[in-house]
Amino acid sequence: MTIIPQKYGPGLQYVPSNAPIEDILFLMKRDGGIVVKGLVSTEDIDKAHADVREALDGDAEWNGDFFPKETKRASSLLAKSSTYAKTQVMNPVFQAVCAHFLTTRSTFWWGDKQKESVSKPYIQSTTAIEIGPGGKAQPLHRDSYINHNILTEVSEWDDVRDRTRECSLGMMAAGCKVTKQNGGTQFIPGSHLWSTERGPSPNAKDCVTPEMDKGDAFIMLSSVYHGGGENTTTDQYRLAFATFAIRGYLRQEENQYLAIPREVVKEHDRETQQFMGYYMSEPACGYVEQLDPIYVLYPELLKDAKLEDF
Ligand SMILES: O=C(O)CCC(=O)C(=O)O
Ligand SMILES: [Fe+2]
Repeated sequence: MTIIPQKYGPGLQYVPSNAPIEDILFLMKRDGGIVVKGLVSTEDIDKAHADVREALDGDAEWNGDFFPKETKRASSLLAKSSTYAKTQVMNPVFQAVCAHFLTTRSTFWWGDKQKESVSKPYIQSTTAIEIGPGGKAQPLHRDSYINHNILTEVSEWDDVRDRTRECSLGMMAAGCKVTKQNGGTQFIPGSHLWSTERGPSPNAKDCVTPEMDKGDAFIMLSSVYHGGGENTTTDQYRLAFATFAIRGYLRQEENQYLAIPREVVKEHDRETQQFMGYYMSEPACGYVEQLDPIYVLYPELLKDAKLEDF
């Protein structure tokens, strides 16, 4: 932890996908976000894009301020693209970052014993977002507002104090070359340290826009103020795949159990199924008939199932 800062200058950092995970974690704690270059191959991005293209084209216009009317979205991506699942959701760097920030370990008295429970993160939401020419910037916001995450002001990240500070985090993987001009996500570095009530309102002049090649990924803590930028081009469509994860005991934004048909869930591997929510958050969130929800997918295993303490 002590020698890492000297390797990096101030401001948003761009690191290769084989950068030490400690560096990525350190920079996220310092800045709230980081760009990992070449996290996904351009071939895999193109395959995922082909898988979601029809849904993007069929999207209805948004009526409201959160998305400009020029933006198209495709959601429920785990129902649409196994390439997206394997190369983005289950990407080892993304998974390591999620495990670090979003695993909750608690010890409670249970009779005369102290019992530790470990709750692992799972999917919050999966959306491909394409901002068309003329699309205005989104209001700057914290995605952690979704889960009512109220924060105090801190001057810098403290691993012990802040172990449960963030409730979720997200990754924007570039589906094309992403620039400030075509609506790249803008964010305020360091704003994850701000309190909820702090004013005045977040200001776009404090933002930086990660510029990315296809396959690069911007990973951010969800308390960072950010938003899709304005697309000032006349002919560019900014495509990004947004993947969010959340602590295992909080409610998902995109309901995976209803969004993904069970036959498609069964096509994913066990780890992906767990990350979708077919898994219990210890000690006791998510059971079906008092058993791990995996038995809903594989009832043939029920004969060996036992009802046990949570
Ligand atoms: O499209 C983007 O760059 C950001 C989208 C976003 O922040 C959101 O939908 O919450
Ligand atoms: Fe957002």
